[in-house]
Amino acid sequence: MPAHERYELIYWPFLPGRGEYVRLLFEETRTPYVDVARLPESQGGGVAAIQRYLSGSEAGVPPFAPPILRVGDLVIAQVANICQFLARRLELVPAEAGLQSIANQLQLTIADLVAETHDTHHPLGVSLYYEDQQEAARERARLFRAQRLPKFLGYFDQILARNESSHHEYLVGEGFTYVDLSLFHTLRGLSHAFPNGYARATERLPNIVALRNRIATRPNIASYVASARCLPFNEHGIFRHYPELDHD
Ligand SMILES: N[C@@H](CCC(=O)N[C@@H](CS)C(=O)NCC(=O)O)C(=O)O
Repeated sequence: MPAHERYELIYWPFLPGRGEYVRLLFEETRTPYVDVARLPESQGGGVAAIQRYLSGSEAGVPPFAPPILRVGDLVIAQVANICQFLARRLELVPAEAGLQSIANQLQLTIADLVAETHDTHHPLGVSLYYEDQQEAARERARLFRAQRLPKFLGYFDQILARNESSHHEYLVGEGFTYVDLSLFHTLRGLSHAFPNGYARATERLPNIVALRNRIATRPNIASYVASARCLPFNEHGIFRHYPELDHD
């Protein structure tokens, strides 16, 4: 594939994190991509690759933070922005501008949920260790599980309940889109991080539970999740399982 058409994802090599939202679009459509930072440094990979973009020594407008997508000379960041760009090319969103805006609205709401999930283990400061903010994290996580998690998940369940055009199976329009993939990954992450909180919050939300199962059995997603390319959740990413944050 010529370099100007090659899709390059630049993201931290040791965690699924926000990079996973981008990977899922490639994996679902079996689109070849290079996960640049997972290559050895001798091949231009490693954390050094990320630093080159953040410091502005690569092409394009320097991004504030990864994930970063490069296609030829185009370099873009922000998950929702990258996913919208790719979904248009990979036919994972309807062509109609109105539906694309709805998809983006839902994707940005997922980004809000991801940020609040991150803040459960880092309520005081991104630059501090979890161990240095553990007490605040307990309180933040308690409120998240009691109030914000049910509110966000209830919202997405309602979106599915109202979407008669997809028979309540998909979030936007009549069929499957990238936003369904993103919600799937978020639900996986939340159930890993907060098994108790997630079980309680989804007890009466059949639509999102069904969506998660539906996406998990898509052949390309199922084989990706079972592969070595799919990094397991761990205590460096967004969706961290700290048992003390999942108990009242
Ligand atoms: N709103 C951005 C958030 C990006 C972000 O926070 N990236 C994390 C990794 S998941 C990071 O490396 N942040 C470094 C920083 O904020 O200094 C997005 O959705 O892409």
